[in-house]
Amino acid sequence: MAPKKPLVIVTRKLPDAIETRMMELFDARLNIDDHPMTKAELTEAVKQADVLVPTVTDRVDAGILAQAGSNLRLIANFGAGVDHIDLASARQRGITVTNTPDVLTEDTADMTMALILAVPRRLAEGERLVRAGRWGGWGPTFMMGHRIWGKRLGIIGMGRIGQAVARRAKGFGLSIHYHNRRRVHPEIEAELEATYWESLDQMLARMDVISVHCPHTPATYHLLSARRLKLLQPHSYVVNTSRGELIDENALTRMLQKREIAGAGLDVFEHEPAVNPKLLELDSVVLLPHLGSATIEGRTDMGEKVLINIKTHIDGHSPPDRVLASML
Ligand code: 8YV
Repeated sequence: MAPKKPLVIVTRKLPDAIETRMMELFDARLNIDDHPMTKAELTEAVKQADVLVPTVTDRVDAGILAQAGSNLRLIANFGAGVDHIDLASARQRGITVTNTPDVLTEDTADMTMALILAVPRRLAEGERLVRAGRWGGWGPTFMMGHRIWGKRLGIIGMGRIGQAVARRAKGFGLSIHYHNRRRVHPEIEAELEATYWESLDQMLARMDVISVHCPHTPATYHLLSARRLKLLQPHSYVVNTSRGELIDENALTRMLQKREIAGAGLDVFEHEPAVNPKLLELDSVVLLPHLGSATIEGRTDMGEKVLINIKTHIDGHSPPDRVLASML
């Protein structure tokens, strides 16, 4: 008799090709109507599943994990960020956690570059004007933005995504500066012609554009605090495609309202899907609904990684994308 397939509970709708393969390989329970799971549904899922496949919209905290059944051995996250999973509780319970790095790097970097262009060049504001039928025609001083060529970009977090952003930005004529826990390899620094700042405060005070690319951990929560945001120059822009929690959203909003910084491009928010309503009133911001990795190719590749992580784990091997709390 064929061995019993593991029960894999997938919390949200994934690309069709991935769901089909899930059904072939495992005893998969899918979420066809894609409603975000309630706390009660998530609790029920961890009680029953051998493998849970959550996303950023599931809060897999200590309380939820305390109710997990003894057969839950793997949380194969669909996504790179794992700040919604209590890694310490998972470890205590002997549950392996995996994620999907690498495959969303280029898409997220593209979206970051799009925001770096969109905010200073007033793309969204112009588009809204045309749609509203309020465009009165071309004028020599009409809707001028700011040039990005020749400006300084300060990247906070020079991991895979930070470096992919740096490569693109260099092509657009921005000079690359960065702050990171560790200085990157000299060869990468040379390729990117990047300037390293050990002091984040020092870098912030000198940049034209700041882009955030680090994971959300207790150490990076409100990394851009009210105090640090005050260090920025009034003509500078802030872009965030990582996690909303890295920036004090209220402080950022107040500074934008008072024009203490020039603008912001935000793909992520502190209390998603809620957005500070005062941000909605500002023309100096471009707001996106967490689209960084939202390409069919990227989401399919992420799903492939989830499948591989589950399969290797079930076959008794160490899955390739194991997340260790010490890696964060
Ligand atoms: C994903 C992301 O769409 O992977 C991440 O960390 O932020 C997004 O690009 C999301 O997390 C999927 O769970």
